[in-house]
Amino acid sequence: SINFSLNEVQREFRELARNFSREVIAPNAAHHDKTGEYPTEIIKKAWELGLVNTHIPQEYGGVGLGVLDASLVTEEIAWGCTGIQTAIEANGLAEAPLIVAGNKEQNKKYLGRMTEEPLMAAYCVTEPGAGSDVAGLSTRAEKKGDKWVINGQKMWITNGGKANWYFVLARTDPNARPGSAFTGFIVDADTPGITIGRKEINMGQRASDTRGISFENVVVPEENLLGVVGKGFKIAMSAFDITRPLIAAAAVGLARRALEEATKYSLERRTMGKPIFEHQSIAFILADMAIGIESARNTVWKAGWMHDQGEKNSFYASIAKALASDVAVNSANMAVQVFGGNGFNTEYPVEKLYRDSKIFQIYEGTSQIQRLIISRHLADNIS
Ligand code: CO8
Ligand code: FAD
Repeated sequence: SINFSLNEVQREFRELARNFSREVIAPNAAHHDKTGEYPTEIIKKAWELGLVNTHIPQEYGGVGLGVLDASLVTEEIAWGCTGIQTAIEANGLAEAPLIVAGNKEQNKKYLGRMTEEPLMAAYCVTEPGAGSDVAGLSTRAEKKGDKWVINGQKMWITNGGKANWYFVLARTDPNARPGSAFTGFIVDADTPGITIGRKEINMGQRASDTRGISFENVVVPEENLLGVVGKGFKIAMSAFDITRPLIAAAAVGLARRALEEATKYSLERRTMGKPIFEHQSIAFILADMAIGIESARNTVWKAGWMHDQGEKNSFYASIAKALASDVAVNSANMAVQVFGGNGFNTEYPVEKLYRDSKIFQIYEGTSQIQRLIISRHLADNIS
């Protein structure tokens, strides 16, 4: 049976996140955007309410939300500020490989820690020379005695300078095909040999902390190897099955904010003797935004629901991510248009939305990579 109504727990989490976003995140968003200051205090409060690390299973001290449940929270947090939401969600991304492949000891230690203190974590896959082409990454891990030694450079790592530990994907076999050449490791951030780069100054989502990180002879104990040797690429990809629907949920949250701001403004701003809302070309812009948001949210819920049912959802996760990113960018663009000159100015909220929106078409797999995944699926499933 198909059912779009939310259960009580889902409604409660959504309400909690919605109130927190309105009362705490939104009023402080412009400050963190202007200064680039990391939102430590806000994240701490969100953590206290159970709005961070939402998919850590209950056996490790978490709230154990499914992907669909978590998408409700993410949409609300993103409505307030996607820079802050990205900082929060990067924890979820770092934790996802452990949820997919971590053993009990690893999860107890590293996931458990996240539920005991408001710590951050980061997912280190991308490198200066390889982003879309994960199979092209060159960081390597070599076995020396009973330890692993990691050398290489990662780039664009969200929470890079704030993380307590990292998920790191490294090449362990120079010759094997991608599905067998890489291994995932959990690396404590204070391990000698790790150098954290400067905070990157990005177009948007400036509250978030993005950095390069270099690994020079970083020694990692065998017990921090995730899953089995050679299976890291698949673990890294499986993490996206959880997080791409959530990135898409965040894009929906941003688009919804753009629509709400634009609708409110259009009912107040008057030209040619009436509110601009009464010019049909403006009202139809708002209608198109609503069409995009409703459609994108449905794909988010479907991709999340499938994962929660234990079904492989990569195709739907990519559809949600690609659609919602485009909806976010278009909605923010149109909100600036509806605001006219005020839309271009930092005193109004929509120019930030426009700058913040662009990254959705780039991180967690660009819009081209989502289309690559979707189109490959079509070819593989021809009857
Ligand atoms: N699940 C399990 N296994 C998989 C999956 C999957 N979803 N996808 C692929 N595999 C397996 C394949 O079956 C294959 O196995 P085998 O070798 O045994 O046949 C193996 O992995 C290799 O797969 P492909 O042949 O498809 O590999 P390709 O090199 O052709 O390309 C992609 C794969 C799809 C292009 C891949 O490289 C990709 O997804 N690229 C995009 C990278 C990306 O998304 N990076 C994001 C980095 S993180 C980030 O941006 C964080 C942003 C902000 C964080 C905060 C908010 C959350
Ligand atoms: P490239 O791969 O060089 O792509 C350049 C262009 O070519 C893009 O338009 C792309 O779509 C296109 N392209 C590439 N290959 C193909 C193809 N086969 N077919 C068609 N088009 C193609 N990474 C992490 O590991 N962890 C993080 O926490 C993280 N956070 C990030 C935060 C920010 C703010 C940013 C900017 C990036 C972050 N990333 C992170 C990295 C991000 O995932 C990559 O930037 C992204 O995957 C694209 O890789 P790239 O920058 O190397 O671009």
